[in-house]
Amino acid sequence: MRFRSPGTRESPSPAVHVLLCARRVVLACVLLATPSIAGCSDDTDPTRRVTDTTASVTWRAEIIARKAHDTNVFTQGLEIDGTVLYESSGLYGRSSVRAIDRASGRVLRSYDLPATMFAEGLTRIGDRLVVLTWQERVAFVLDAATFTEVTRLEYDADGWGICALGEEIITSDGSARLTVRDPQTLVARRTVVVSLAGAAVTNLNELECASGAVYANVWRTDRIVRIDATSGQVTAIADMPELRPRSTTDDPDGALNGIAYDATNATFLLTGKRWPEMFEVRFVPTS
Ligand SMILES: [Ca+2]
Repeated sequence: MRFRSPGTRESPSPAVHVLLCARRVVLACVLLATPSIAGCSDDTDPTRRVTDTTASVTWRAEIIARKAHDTNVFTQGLEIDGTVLYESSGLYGRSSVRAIDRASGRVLRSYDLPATMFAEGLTRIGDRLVVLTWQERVAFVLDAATFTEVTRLEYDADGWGICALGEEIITSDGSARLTVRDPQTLVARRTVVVSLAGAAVTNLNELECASGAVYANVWRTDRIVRIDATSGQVTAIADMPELRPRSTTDDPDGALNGIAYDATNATFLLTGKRWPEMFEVRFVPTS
């Protein structure tokens, strides 16, 4: 599979075409709210919506620093652990996980998933990394220090994003639903539908748990939302089209995807699929 050169456009390979179509079907399902289509979620069912009572705030990204990012990486998960950055990269036949020294950008260790697996989000739980897969419904559990595979866990949905909130795991599946899971088994405990002004917020993708809230990239947009994981309410919105590099202008998959919280500096590290840069930012109100 070839990657696009900056500023050029090429037709996707058959595998990518199938992938794009599959994701477009998911998107169409949600947009059209057609429950009769197999595989569509019922997130648009009004009876499942949460009534918003708290107004959300609007943020902008104050850029603190810019750092290089590998344009070969189809970023699916991003998480900071002290001096180390964990990043997962998707696509069939190319999926991998890397540990990167944040100061030097050097890759400390990496793990390649089998060619039949499409890596998605990742998070650290204790001394282990849990890496989701898109439609394979199996998570790879790695020793964080060595990247030795410890085990694989099966779960019951598509895998998009994952983060650890307190003693529980939160996952997204591309719909408006977040699923709260057991951190050891990934067995689902409960779900919450994410909403803004009474409407479901679909396409929740990469996640980050920080300061008791869940932050989510909204797929194929320049938007990150902060979510109250108990009520599902969106409590803050950051739209950041200014971060998107021109090299991805014609790449529908080249959107913002990758959010990691730096607890030491109280900042966030943001990037996107095949982006040449990562941005260390602080979210500040627009007014
Ligand atoms: Ca993350």
